[in-house]
Amino acid sequence: MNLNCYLDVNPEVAAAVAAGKPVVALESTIISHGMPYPQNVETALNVEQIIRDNGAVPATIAILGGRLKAGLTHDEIEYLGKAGQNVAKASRRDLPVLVAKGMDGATTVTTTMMIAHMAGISIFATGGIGGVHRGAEKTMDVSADLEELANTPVMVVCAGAKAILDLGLTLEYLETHGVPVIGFGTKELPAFYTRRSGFAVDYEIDTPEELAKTFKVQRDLGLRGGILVTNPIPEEYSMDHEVINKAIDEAVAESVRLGIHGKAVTPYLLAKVKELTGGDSLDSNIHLVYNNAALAAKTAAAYCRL
Ligand code: PSU
Ligand code: MN
Repeated sequence: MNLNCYLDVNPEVAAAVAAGKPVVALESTIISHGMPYPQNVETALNVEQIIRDNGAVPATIAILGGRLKAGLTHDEIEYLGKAGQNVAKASRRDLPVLVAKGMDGATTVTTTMMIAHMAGISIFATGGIGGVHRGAEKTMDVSADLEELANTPVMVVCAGAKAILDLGLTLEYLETHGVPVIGFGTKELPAFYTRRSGFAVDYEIDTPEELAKTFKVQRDLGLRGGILVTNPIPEEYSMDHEVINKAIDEAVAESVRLGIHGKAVTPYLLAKVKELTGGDSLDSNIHLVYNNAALAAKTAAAYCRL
């Protein structure tokens, strides 16, 4: 692959991929932009350990000094966590510029899928994906994450999407682009902080083995694109619907008032919701990521057995 001249695959990850052993990719926007320091670093390291405990090798993905990195050292994770918002949020359109300039970038779902695929990694765990924003009929604000799911063959395990988005339109977009949306143990799309959204998913699947088989069939049939697995937050960490929805409505209204646009929209809304709900939402966020990491590792292990 001629992309290899820009890509550094960590030796442990490269050995696992070459040997057909399970590997799980992880994104770095959640570290630099999604949580405050030092909880972000602590969470990122715990997530890697959970993946190991469930039989897979973790590969946290980022852009460092213009290099596409699949698999970071603990020092590199610490660096990204401390640097926080000073590291550019890197989506697809940022990638060539950051690499050419030798800069750092925190990878979103989009660029994590891209780099995972370049490194031969098929399964990726995160918190929430981007989607169609509320008011998109006027702003045309649709996350590049959806386009990436339509094109890149990586399974993304998430806790659904936050209601900062228009969840109904997000599902319509994924349907149009042929992306299977699976509820893990549920027929309803989870809404990140809560287990329910009121929107049905395409299919319920209840085991990692069946997730792995579905992904294998998608690959065997030569179908383009990925699969979105939505895994509800564990009951004990889920938030009160009213509390979270009130905070989200307020955050969305404030972003419209301030005229926030472009790549700043999602980070603005996430920070505002966090501010309005205090530490509760951070704790929920951390635990849903742990839950997704465990499911992704089990699914990666099952996929390797097929
Ligand atoms: N949604 C969340 N948490 C996140 C993100 C989205 O609940 O951390 C991040 C992810 O990295 C996602 C990106 O890929 O934001 C989407 O940004 P945008 O809407 O600008 O495409
Ligand atoms: Mn956007």
